[in-house]
Amino acid sequence: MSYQRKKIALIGGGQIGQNLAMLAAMKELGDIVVLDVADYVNPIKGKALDLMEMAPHGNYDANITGTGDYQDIAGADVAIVTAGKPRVAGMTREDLLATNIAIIKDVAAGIKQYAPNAFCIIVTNPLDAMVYSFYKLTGFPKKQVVGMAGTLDTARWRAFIAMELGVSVADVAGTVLGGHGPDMVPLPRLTTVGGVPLAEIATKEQIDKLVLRTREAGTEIVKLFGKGSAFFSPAWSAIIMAESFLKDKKRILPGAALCEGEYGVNGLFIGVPVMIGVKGVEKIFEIKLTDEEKAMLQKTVGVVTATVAETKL
Ligand code: A3D
Repeated sequence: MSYQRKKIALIGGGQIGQNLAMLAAMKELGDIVVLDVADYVNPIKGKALDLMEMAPHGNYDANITGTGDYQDIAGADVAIVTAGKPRVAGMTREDLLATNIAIIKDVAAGIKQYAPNAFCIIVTNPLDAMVYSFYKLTGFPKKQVVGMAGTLDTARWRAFIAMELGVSVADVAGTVLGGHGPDMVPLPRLTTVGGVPLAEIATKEQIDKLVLRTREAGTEIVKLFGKGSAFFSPAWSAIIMAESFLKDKKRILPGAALCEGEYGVNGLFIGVPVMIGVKGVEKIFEIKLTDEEKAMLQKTVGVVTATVAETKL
């Protein structure tokens, strides 16, 4: 029986892209092609070569290449899009819209032409509007397109809870809904630590503080960096989604999926729990929310609606 390695196209080889390449290699998800703009092709080729030379220690077999040519992503099984500008201190994610929509138009055309069957994970900000734009521009089926944000926001929520309570992060389970911005909706009511409801082991003050820190987590890092945004944790989050698709793991992860009635949302990509398997976004799970949670979700949907309107797509 012949086995052909899967192919992973990483569109954008900056801070997140290079970490995606390393993680995809270390997890042996397949061969990796990193694509960037013409001016950056040599650095990207150099990074790919560096990763090939790390293989004897990383103990992986994968062909890792850098390119500026979309032909080289032909037939990719997965495309992870990080092409675009990140924030600098003082910027909101929405401030990136004008610059990044032009980039997403270019990327959507390239993927549509050369990798029309790839499962596409969008990371570029402002996330919810960029994933919507990519979907509209490619015309791909909705199952084939997802935005990575909730998986990261949930990782941050879990990490902050573990840090606050001094417990293992492995035992913290929970989810974050909504758009990728300061109005996102962490759900303390449904969060548990080793099966114990969060509200039974943390005070209301602690929970309020954790919610706020999660909502502002990206900005906390941008402020510390001054220039650029988080990259290790976003890369891992996107890789987990790619892995669930490639290995048909059917993980249930928060991702920006096209809602058509779910949560009362119509025609928008918004962060909801999705099952990712070999068919892509195989299912959206609808959680019964309290009135207070519904109101918070509505607020974030309003913000996403306004940003999406600016794309004029
Ligand atoms: P950065 O290190 O600047 O890398 C972006 C790369 O994209 C650069 O190497 C650019 O040369 C490249 N690029 C620009 N235009 C094109 C194009 N047309 N085709 C191909 N490549 C291109 O940024 P980064 O990796 O830190 O962040 C990438 C994006 O992810 C930004 O928009 C961030 O805001 C976003 N981001 C999203 C999250 C989410 O949770 C959704 C988290 C962190 C960052």
